[in-house]
Formats: sequence, structure tokens, C-alpha cells
Amino acid sequence: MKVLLNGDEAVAAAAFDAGVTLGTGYPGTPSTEIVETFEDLGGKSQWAPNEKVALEVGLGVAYAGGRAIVTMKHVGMNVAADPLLTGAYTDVNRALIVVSADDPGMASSQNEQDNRRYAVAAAVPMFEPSDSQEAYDFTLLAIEVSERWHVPVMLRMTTRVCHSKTAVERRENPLPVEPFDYTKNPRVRAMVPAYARIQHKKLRGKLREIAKWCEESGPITRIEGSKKLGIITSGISYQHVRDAAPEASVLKLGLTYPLPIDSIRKFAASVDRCLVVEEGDPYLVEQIRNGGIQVEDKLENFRYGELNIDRVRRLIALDDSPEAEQVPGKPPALCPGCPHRTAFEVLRDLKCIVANDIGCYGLGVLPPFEAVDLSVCMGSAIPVGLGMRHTLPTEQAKRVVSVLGDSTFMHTGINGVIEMLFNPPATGHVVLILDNGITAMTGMQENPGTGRKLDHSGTNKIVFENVLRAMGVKNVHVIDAVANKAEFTKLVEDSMEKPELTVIIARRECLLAVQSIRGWEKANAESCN
Ligand SMILES: Cc1ncc(C[n+]2csc(CCOP(=O)(O)OP(=O)(O)O)c2C)c(N)n1
Ligand code: SF4
Repeated sequence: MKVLLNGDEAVAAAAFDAGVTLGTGYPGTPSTEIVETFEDLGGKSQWAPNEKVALEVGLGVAYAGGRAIVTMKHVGMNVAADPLLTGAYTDVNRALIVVSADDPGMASSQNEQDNRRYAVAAAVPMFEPSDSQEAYDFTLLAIEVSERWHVPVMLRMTTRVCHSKTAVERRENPLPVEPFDYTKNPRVRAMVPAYARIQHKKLRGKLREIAKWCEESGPITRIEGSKKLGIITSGISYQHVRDAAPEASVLKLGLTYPLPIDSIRKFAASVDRCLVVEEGDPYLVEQIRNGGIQVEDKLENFRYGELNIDRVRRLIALDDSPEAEQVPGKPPALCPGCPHRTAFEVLRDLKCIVANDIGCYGLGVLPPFEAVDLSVCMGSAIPVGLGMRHTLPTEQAKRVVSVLGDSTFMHTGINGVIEMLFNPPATGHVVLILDNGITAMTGMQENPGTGRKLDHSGTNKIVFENVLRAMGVKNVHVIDAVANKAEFTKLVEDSMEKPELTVIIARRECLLAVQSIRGWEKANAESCN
């Protein structure tokens, strides 16, 4: 039976159909729906505090004989890179699929990094689906490859594949799970240098075998068309190519690391002009040229943003003329009644130097607040603020305030508190945690500070003020800044004057989530009674 699914839902459906033991990850557009759909289908799903932890839990599942799928947006891979690059050396007993959902064009991200480069850095095989059917099929294929070669496998998606709906045919019991007995084998999983040296060589051997498998029976699609123009492509770019140049010969690669270089060589030799059409970095081009094959790259302009049919037409025609300006959409803004509004009004009026973090409160940079000086990546607000405090002249240093949300505090923000206690600036520091009781920006996910799990049922709650006091922060204040604006203003003002470390927790629920939160809390309280 065919069903209409977006790419994220298709990945979740494949994971469910393959009996994946655990779906975990950290929310981030455009990946969030994978774990949520897996939960809706009945799969065991959970949010991790951050992507590194999610991947490490996934490794544990796969070592112990379960199938695991771990999801994140592209920048999440930066956080998970440490376990990814060494985890790749280790032998997994069952599949470990790492989904990287990239956001070319930055629809909802702070950068547009191309995570295909992570597959090369980590030496893990990588599949790239171009529609929902392939998202389903390649998830299953990734599971097969992961289990055949005992290696973590990356599934690289992009926004349009994640969020566009196409028909998907699901399979019944596609990859039955054989019984498994865990046995100790530190040589392949305890990565001390003596064992890791051997495992690294073994991993390179696995990649050679996987490239051979791909040449013989992997996901390579060759469409015979005009000999005048041959296009090598992958992922969503394939769909644009088919519309923009239906007459061209096409080689579509489903596995984009390691590359089936012999198939590429044959294809390139069979056409007069061989062009690589890919979104983002010249990743395929560089890999192919490294294989000694001459191919044509896209013009520099097309490295930025998403591709579409019109852009691919221009790219083929080597049309470098200025592209039509995008019609500006409505600028994003904090919701009317958002509790973050008060905080930014106060920070603006007090002329604070604001080191901000990533969340809804990122919008504090825009009018009418314009209160923010900088923001870089999740968890950076406190350390960057500390660096400024160490450096600016005293009168300016005193005005530096680091601002972050509850989910971000749990993600990696808490590391900044450790640094603050370890290396306190001479002027002290002021941290403002905007605790709105939810991970709002990505669509209201739970986090370790909410006391609720992914399905909103109750769990242990990390109480920030208790943790901060136990860590040794002397001045910890909890306040509803909206209800007590004058008191909050004075608190921030006084805290900036003291050469001490202060954390202010401005606690008030996200206006859009407050009713749901009350409902979940009530249900959880009733289930305890
Ligand atoms: C490493 C990384 N992972 C995930 C994201 C996606 N993301 C952006 S903001 C955010 C969470 C924000 O939650 P919180 O700090 O509680 O702020 P709120 O949006 O609720 O105000 C997430 C998960 C990201 N930008 N970077
Ligand atoms: S979703 Fe919630 S936190 Fe985000 S802007 Fe709206 S009210 Fe504020």
C-alpha cells in the first residue's frame, strides 16, 4: 500500500518497520519529526539533552545488539562529532544510523554547513535520498550496510527531502532481527591506541568493500539521454535536474561516500560535457576530481542557498547574471505576549552587552528590541560572554550579560557555568536563563528541565536553581520577569554592579505552550495518585 509521507516520516516508518530498538536525537529543523513520528508509530523514542549524548546512547544500543537511529540537524553533528569520529572505528553489533538533516539556504539555522564532509572525516558510509521513497528505502539499506560491515552509517537529508511529501510503499517485516547474545570484545570496541590502530585500518578496508558493493549492486541510477550533456547528481538536486534538463543523461548517486568511482568514470567518458549538480559545497566535484576524473563544477553563485529548477537551468547554461531578488517574507518576531519580550526590553533599556544563545530569544536581536550583541551556536552565550568580560575595559565588562534558554542550558549551556566558576572574570558575571518550560523554537519538545519525557509523561526534573547552587554559584535568583518587571530590572542592574557571579532564572512558560504544559502536568499528577 502506498502512503503519502514526508522524508522525515518515511525514515521513521522504515525504522519502525525494521524493528529499530531506539530512536533518539536532539530536536532541530528539519530533523525533528523523525523521532516524533517514530514515537507516534509506536517505536521507543526519547530526546537526549544534546546530540553528543544521543549518539553515545545510540552506540550503546548498537553494541548491545539493538538497532538505533539517532537524528539531528546539521549543526548538531558538530556537537556529536567526537563520538562519531571514534565510534566509526568500533564494531557495532547491530545497525547504528545517524541522520544528519542539513539546511541549505538556512531556512531555520545559523549556518548552511554541508555535512557530507563529516562522512569523509569520520570515514562512515553515507546515503543521500532524493524523495520520501528513497528516504524509506535508504534507511533500510543503511541498516543492512551497517549490520553487514558493523559500521555506523550516515543518512544525509536536506530540508526539501525532509519536508516534501511523496508516495511511499512500505514493506512488511523487511529486515527480520536475528537473536543476539552480547559477548565481551574490547579489541573492537575499547578504543585505546593499541586496538584503535588496528580498527582504523579495518575501517578503511570496510569502506573499500562497501565501494565495491555499491559498484555491483548499490543505489546507482543511470538514465540514458543525450550524449551532449551528462549530469552527475544526488539527493534533491536530482529532482531539479530531471525537470530542468529532461534530455540530459544522468547518473544519480544514492551512496555518496564512498563513491562508486568506476561507475562515475564510465559515465563521464560516455558524455561530451559532464557537469556535477549538487546543492552546497563542491563535495562531489572534489571527490570525483580526486579520482582523476574531469568534471565541470557549478558556478560559485550556486554554492549558496537551495537549488531549484530555475537555478539548475541557469547553472547548466552557465548563466551568471544576477538572480531575481526573493520577495521578502514577513520578518520573524517574538509572539505577542511572549515572556522573552520583557527580558529584552530590560536588557535594551539597561544598555547591556548581550551575549545571546540560540532559541526563540534569538529574535531579541531584531526591532523593537535590538538588545543583542552576538550569538554563535548553542551553549556559547556564557563562554563568549566570559571572554568579553575578561577583555573589555571594566565599565564595559560589567555590562556583559549572557542569555540562554532552558533547553540550551541543558544542551551545552551548563558547561559555560563550569567555566564561569573555574575562571571567574574580575568583574564577576551575570547569566540570564529564560526558562519558558519547553524547547519552543523547534516546536515544543521536552528537555531535562521540564520534568517530562518525549511523550510528555513525567520523569526526573533537573531543577536549575538547585543544580546551580550545588555547583557553587552564590547568587541564584528565580523571578517571573513579566509579573515583576521593576524588580527584575533592579535585579539585573544590581547584579551588573557586583563583582560576583549571578544567575537569574526568569521563569514563565511560553505563551503558546502554557495550556499544553498545564494539561500534561495535570495528567502526570493524576497518574501518580
Ligand atoms: C547544535 C544545535 N542543535 C539544535 C539546534 C536547533 N535549535 C535551535 S534553538 C533550539 C532550542 C531552543 O530552546 P530553548 O533554549 O529552551 O529556547 P526557546 O526556543 O524555548 O526560547 C534548538 C534545539 C541548533 N541550533 N543547534
Ligand atoms: S513560541 Fe513561545 S517562546 Fe517562542 S516566541 Fe512564541 S511565546 Fe515566545
